[in-house]
Amino acid sequence: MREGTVTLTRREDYVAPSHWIRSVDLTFELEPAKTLVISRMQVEPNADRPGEPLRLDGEDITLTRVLVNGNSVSFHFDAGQLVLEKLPAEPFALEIRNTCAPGKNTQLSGLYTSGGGFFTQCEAQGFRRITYFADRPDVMAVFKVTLRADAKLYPMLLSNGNLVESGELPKGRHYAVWSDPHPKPSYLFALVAADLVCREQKIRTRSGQDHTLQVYVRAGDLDKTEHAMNSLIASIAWDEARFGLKLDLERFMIVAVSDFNMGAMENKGLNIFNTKFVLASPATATDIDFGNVESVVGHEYFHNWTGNRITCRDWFQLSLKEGLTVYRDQEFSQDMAGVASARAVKRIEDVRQLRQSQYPEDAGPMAHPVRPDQYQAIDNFYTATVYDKGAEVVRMMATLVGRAGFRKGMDLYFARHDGQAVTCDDFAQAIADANHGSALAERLDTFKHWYAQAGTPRLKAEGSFDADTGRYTLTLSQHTPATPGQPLKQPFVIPVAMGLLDAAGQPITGTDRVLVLDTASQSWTFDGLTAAPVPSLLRGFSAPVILEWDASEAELFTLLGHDTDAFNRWEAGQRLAVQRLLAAVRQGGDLVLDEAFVSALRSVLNDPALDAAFKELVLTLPSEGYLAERMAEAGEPIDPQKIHAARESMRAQLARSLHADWVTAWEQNSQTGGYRPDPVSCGRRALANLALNMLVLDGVAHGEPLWQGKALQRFKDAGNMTDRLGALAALVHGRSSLAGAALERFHAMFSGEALVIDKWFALQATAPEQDGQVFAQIKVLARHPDYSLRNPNRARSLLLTMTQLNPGAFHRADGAGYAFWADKVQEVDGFNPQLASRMARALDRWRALAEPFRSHARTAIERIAAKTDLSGDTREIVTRALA
Ligand code: 0A1
Ligand code: ZN
Repeated sequence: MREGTVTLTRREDYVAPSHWIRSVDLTFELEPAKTLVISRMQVEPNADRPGEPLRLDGEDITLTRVLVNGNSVSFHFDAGQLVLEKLPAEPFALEIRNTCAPGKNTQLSGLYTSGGGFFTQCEAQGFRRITYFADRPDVMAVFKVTLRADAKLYPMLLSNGNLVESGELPKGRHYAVWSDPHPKPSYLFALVAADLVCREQKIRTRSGQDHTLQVYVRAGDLDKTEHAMNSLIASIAWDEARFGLKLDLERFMIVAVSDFNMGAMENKGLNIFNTKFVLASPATATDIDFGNVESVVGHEYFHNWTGNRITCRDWFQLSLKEGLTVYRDQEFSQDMAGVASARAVKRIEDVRQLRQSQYPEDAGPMAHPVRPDQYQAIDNFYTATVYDKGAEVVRMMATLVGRAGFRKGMDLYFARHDGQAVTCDDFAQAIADANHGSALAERLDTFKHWYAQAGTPRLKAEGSFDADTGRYTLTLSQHTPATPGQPLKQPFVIPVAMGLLDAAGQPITGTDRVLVLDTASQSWTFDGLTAAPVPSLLRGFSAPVILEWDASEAELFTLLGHDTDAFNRWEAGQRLAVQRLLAAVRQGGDLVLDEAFVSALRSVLNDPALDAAFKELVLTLPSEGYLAERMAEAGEPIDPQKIHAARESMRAQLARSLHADWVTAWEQNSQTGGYRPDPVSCGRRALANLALNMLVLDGVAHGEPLWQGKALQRFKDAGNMTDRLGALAALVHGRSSLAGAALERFHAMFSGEALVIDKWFALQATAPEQDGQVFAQIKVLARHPDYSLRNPNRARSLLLTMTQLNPGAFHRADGAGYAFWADKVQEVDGFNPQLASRMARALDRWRALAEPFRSHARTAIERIAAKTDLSGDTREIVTRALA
């Protein structure tokens, strides 16, 4: 809603609804310009709140009629709500008629049109943009839905649940009636009316139930739905096997839509997906896309239990469903990856993502607890904190109670709360109650600080070895910096998985354990050692903290070379790189790589026992964004250009000094045969692409055409998108003179494939900046006929890609990157506030920047804030940034 005044919603103000809506019968007369909605509800006064008026939410819709038990009643509007007073004390029938204008709905929230069809998005508060309703998750109703529309334009009419009736109507129209037996909150309602085709599969589950699975897409896209269908089938089998959770519907549908603000939506029985997370064919999608489709299909499916069967009492509890469901999708993807080394790769990727997006959030003006205390626009709280840190909180619980204990906890959670709208406290209580005497149950109250306190804890580790007694003492202490509104923090419960290695890198038997720090500081001792050990701490990233450990170079080399924990091997390599990069940034001057580091990386690259996927992770330098955060943590102003220069210099030196090793890596991994997105082949393609990237970079730097030519050939001959895009990226990112023609050819090859054209924009937006050329090109691309801010994927492909992934291009000493960004945020805010407010977060960390970046950033944010008709969504972001 476009409003001048901002209202704050507080968690502590929660009150149960005055009325329950037990059932709703909706009829839609679908027309883009004006859709008529008739809603017939069975309403029951809440006995705990007798005599209260009924307040129904509504936004951008036109009311035409209100009837209570068939009679017209008086009503008024208050703060956007429809208020009905003097209602019967007994259950009553309420009928509401209203209209809305889906064709004009550019916000993509509520009922909107996309590509000539009708689609809905109701989470969090989109249902009120369809009809007047108690649009809050604790009001759960049984829905029956009748859709009426033109039969030619909209041959498919879908809604939640089961199809009970369909048929023809006069004037070329037709209708369908859907009924969903499961009571649900309004945010899980969905309808689709469009010209779509469907891939269908019947399955019989382990428990012998029959189901029909369907994936609906536009006619040309059917050949890209096999992977989504397979992922859905795998998700169903996994949830049944791992958690005993069965599909509770006869029919489960996935619909792809190209205009969508987020990734996908778990509407009961009718998931609606951004095409980006459904469509995948080897020719058009990369390995990363295949992995994303699997995890998002899993995520939405897993919501059927964690989110839909048990939902949130209020939106402050969002992490109840999101943190838990992200944890579940991460586990699913790990289980699908199979072997331990592939699981570790997935874990590293997840942690990298957490530290790239959630850590900065937790250190900036938008810092909020996993269970926030207040919000202005709930859409702004679909954050990395609620999702990814929330998943880490669930993961820590699982660590503290063990795998079997966690399953028992989940069982108890469903036994207690199936069919209810509950809180994060209810979840934690169930896990603890099922595990009496566990490390979690013993300190549940302290553990729950993870829900209440924002900020990333610093975990300091100090070890000392007493040669006389053979005793090693490890002292762990914690401290969490202040965040907005939370100056002082209580200690967290921090599970620290660890083990000790000897100086040769061999594990010392009997030292693997999970330490649980739950006070400011605590020490643990290890006896019977003959020499100072090398500690491997926070294995598998057992807690979302910043480990402050003054490791010696020798210790890090030992861990990188030998640790049994793949995560910590990778982490040691990253630390070695960070130390060198930040030293170069601090000293100015050139970065000169030492042989010890280069040869450690060479050993990893050439180690026949290691997976290609793991090698690729180790050999990929920490991102510029990650390096910036490390500087901010140390209290140093961030200079994005110096960071960019240092990182580029290190890349160039690794390209040169490992040249022969990159050639070997390329030769060993560049032929993966027929396309299969399994972890081994994906890892080999990833490493081959990194090698090619380095070889082209080095070739361009030294005027040698060989690898540029090979990359061009690869680009032309590639049998799949991963190889093709990898080769193109090597040329573009390496600034090869062959890049321009290759880009043109790629564009021509895929002109009809929207998701591939998004890649074409994104690839150019991620090119390493040099002398402002990349930024200049981004501005040119913003005027390309294929570019549009109206389609969220396309808008993001250039803008969010630049602001999130290309600091070197965005953060310019002349402030032009920020000014460009501010213009686009303002423009997008005029028609899609959700998208605009996401974009607006690009400069959250402006206060941590060095001058002149900082001043330019402030000016740009102030310019956005000065727009008088700014949406509430974007207003919340810029207000907090400037506070
Ligand atoms: N619940 C979805 C995320 C989602 C949230 C809001 C949306 O509105 C535009 C859309 C999707 C999930 O976690 O997948
Ligand atoms: Zn979710």
